[in-house]
Amino acid sequence: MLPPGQIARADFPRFGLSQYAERFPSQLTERALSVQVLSAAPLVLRDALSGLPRTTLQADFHCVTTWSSLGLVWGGVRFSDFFHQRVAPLVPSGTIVGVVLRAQDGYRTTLLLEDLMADDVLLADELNAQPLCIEHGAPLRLVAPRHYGYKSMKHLSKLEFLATIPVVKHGPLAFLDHPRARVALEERGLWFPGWLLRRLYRPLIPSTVKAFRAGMLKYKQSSVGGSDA
Ligand SMILES: Nc1nc2c(c(=O)[nH]1)N[C@H]1C(S)=C(S)[C@@H](COP(=O)(O)O)O[C@H]1N2
Ligand SMILES: [Mo]
Repeated sequence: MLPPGQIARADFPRFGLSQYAERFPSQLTERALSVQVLSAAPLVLRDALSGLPRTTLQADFHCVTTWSSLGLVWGGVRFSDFFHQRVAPLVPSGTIVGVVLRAQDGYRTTLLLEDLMADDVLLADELNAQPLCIEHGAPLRLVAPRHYGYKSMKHLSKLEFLATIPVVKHGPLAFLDHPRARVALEERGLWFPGWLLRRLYRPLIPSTVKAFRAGMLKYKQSSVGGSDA
């Protein structure tokens, strides 16, 4: 059964806010993460998953614009394992409440630590038994299947752990980023009910898929440069 307002599609398109269609990560070879805990200097982990237990997760993916891709298989490390082993030792227990997630393409969002600690939240570097491709967030992405796709940060580059619930989107478009964005509760955005945002967002799917496909094609044509033609 699909969550309220979602429609399954057969493929898994590259997707996002249209201004990101032509933005790409600059670093693809290392699963590096910058980790900032409260006001301490950021710590750079060159291989953020190394030494942590690996797992796979089969999950459906729900974009806020109403499309869903079913049965994706992700590989990586549970966020909770990452937190317990790499972050918790640096801070008194119970201090961290919110997390800012930043990506190599400039995208950012937030999640509550409580939501990130769920069993099905992964730092993923594999999709369907293959290394994660650029389309879907190489070299490292977050996967949080119970939250709308806009929380599943691709090209993840930095995590900021805070004692407060952060807000990264201000002004008239702040409604786009709900602090939790839980799919089951249809928390598509702030201020407006889910059923209304459904109707506003759904017509944007075809042009967005097209723009992200065109952006990818352009990137591949410009970056291959004959290296493996
Ligand atoms: N860095 C980054 N992460 C992102 C986005 C983006 O544009 N840039 N788009 C978000 C949105 S709205 C969705 S639906 C999913 C899409 O993931 P996909 O491109 O792997 O399908 O990524 C999310 N994470
Ligand atoms: Mo989305």
